[in-house]
Amino acid sequence: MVLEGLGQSLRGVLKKIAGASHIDEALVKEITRDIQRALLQSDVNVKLVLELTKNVERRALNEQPPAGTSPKEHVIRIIYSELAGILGAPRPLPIGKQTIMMVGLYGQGKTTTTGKLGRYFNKKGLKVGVIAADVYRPAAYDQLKQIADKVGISIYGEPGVKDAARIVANGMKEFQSMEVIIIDTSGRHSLEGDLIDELKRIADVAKPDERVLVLDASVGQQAGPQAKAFHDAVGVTSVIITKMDGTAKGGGALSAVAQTSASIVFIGTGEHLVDLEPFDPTRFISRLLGMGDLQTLLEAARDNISEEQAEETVRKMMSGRFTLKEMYSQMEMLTSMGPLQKIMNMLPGFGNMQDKVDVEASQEKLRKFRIVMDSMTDDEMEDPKLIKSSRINRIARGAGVESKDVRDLLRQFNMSKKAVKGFMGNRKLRKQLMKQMSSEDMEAFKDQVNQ
Ligand SMILES: Nc1nc2c(ncn2[C@@H]2O[C@H](COP(=O)(O)OP(=O)(O)O)[C@@H](O)[C@H]2O)c(=O)[nH]1
Ligand SMILES: [Mg+2]
Repeated sequence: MVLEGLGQSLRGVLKKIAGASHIDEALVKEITRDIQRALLQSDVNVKLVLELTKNVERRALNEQPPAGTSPKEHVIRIIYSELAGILGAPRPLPIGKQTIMMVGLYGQGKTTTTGKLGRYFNKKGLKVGVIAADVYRPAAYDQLKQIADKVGISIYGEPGVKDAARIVANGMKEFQSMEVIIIDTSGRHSLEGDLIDELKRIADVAKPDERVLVLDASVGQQAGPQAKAFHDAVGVTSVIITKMDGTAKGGGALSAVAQTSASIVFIGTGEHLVDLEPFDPTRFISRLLGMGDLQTLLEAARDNISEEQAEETVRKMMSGRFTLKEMYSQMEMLTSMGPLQKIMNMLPGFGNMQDKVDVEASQEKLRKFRIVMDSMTDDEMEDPKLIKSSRINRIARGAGVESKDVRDLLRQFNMSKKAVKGFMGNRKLRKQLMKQMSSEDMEAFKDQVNQ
């Protein structure tokens, strides 16, 4: 799995959003910190992380969700789009005549990727020639020759010759009839002046349409400066990240992309020549977040009442605790259309809705209650008895509703509370629910209810 660790942490963040009763400043701050930690642990550049999380925080706190979008969905969309934003817009390499020059440090995967790209264009029906311009590493020509033969594409090289620019000039002449020419170049263990000069001379001779920076996903924090140096030297137009099949953190490579104006065009996902995938930022982020696509993600947010949350609420009620917070959770569960609705119909406090839950009306009610509760202090949420008429007016003003709406909420609360009390006093009912809840497996519980 691609960038497993980062994906897991980010999925944790989304789960937290989905499981929260509502979006408020404290939650936004908390998830911003979580995202920060996740990205930093994955070696994403600090400056980039701060910028991204600042954007997430600002947008989550200030932007109004578009009509039809819940606040949770909206925040998830923001996180998603900001993450995709670092990766740039998708820009696939054109299928057509072009010269491509590969650059990158030693061992990043230039030669392998040269073969993979050759195979890719060859399969698209284009005539491909590769030029072996790595004059630094002994046996570089043999390595590329072996790959080219396997793929069935032409190769030009002058083993033993040390002038890379001259080899490229000759190769370009030789390959005039080719549609795609790919130039494999030397790497070094670190970026040195002579490598930069050599690359500049090759670029002068070949005038490549694409200057592809090849980066190993495990490259870490030094990826940014590296990318910048290559970019300054030859003007990187695109990036290929290799070894995405490994356990690499990958964040360094992602940061490197942000250092150039280039976008990732492919990712390498294995040692074999077929292991090359066109890069699509949206799909990449979806995969990172462990969701098939954005739609699934948003549906997950809509079905957002987690089973843990349901259990938690019921548990709190069992312990005799019932505040506005619990009521809010209850209502939220009730209005989410999932299979939990049936379970919730069994819960006290909704006796008047026992037979048929009017989901739309409760959603509207919930929306209003949410606004009202957002204007309450924590103390008031915990102990609604505190809310006397002066407080009612203050809350109504803060929420931009009428005091009648606040009273409605309090009335609903008192009704629910009474019902919960009655329920708790009913030993038989309570025992039954206890038995059901004691099974850790909510699935079993659901099945029982459904029968
Ligand atoms: N697992 C994996 N290994 C790769 C990938 N790309 C390249 N390699 C391996 O990385 C090593 C260095 O690759 P090479 O193409 O010689 O790097 P170069 O020095 O930049 O030309 C080789 O052992 C390759 O098989 C990839 O996407 N996944
Ligand atoms: Mg090589």
